[in-house]
Amino acid sequence: MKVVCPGSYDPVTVGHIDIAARAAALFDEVVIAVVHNPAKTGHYPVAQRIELIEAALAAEPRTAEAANIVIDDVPGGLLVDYCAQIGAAAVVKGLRSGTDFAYELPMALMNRHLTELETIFLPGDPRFEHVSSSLIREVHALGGDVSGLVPAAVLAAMDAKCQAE
Ligand code: COD
Repeated sequence: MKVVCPGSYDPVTVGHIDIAARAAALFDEVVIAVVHNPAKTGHYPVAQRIELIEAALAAEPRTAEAANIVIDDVPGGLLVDYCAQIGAAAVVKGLRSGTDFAYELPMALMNRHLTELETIFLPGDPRFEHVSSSLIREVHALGGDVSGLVPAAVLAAMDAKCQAE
């Protein structure tokens, strides 16, 4: 079964990689879909987000040798249409909390309403429950230590971006 792990990945965190690694152990093929609005740059360019995911997968023992994970760039459009186009049977998402569930449930129901695309939820690892790309960006920009919460390549990219600004 082919599944999609969609997200902004702006930037990728250890929470994202944990969900991708666990999905890769369960399903035949996992597509990490970097979904973005072509009209907006986001915080990191999409090409860099993809490079950072590649580096993070290579550095993670559970995914370094995994041949069933691919990364794709998804510029806009409905997720259900993308999944139909690539023949994915379901979406896999991580749930950190009840707040995540409240955010994710309407999207899961809407996707099922649109094309019967199913969503499979994996409980987030409690060690990373407080980890989101936005909070990581904020804490790092204010000088906080986010090492261990993002892959090493991401930390280096964040440091470089801060120095350049
Ligand atoms: N632990 C576990 N899981 C985590 C963690 C963590 N610490 N951090 C993130 N995740 C998982 C969550 O499942 C999350 O959903 C996913 O990673 C992606 O997270 P982000 O923050 O990178 O991505 P989002 O939430 O900005 O992505 C939203 C989408 C792009 C998936 C969504 O907007 C979408 O599907 N857009 C496509 C357009 C569309 O079809 N819209 C209608 C939807 S019904």
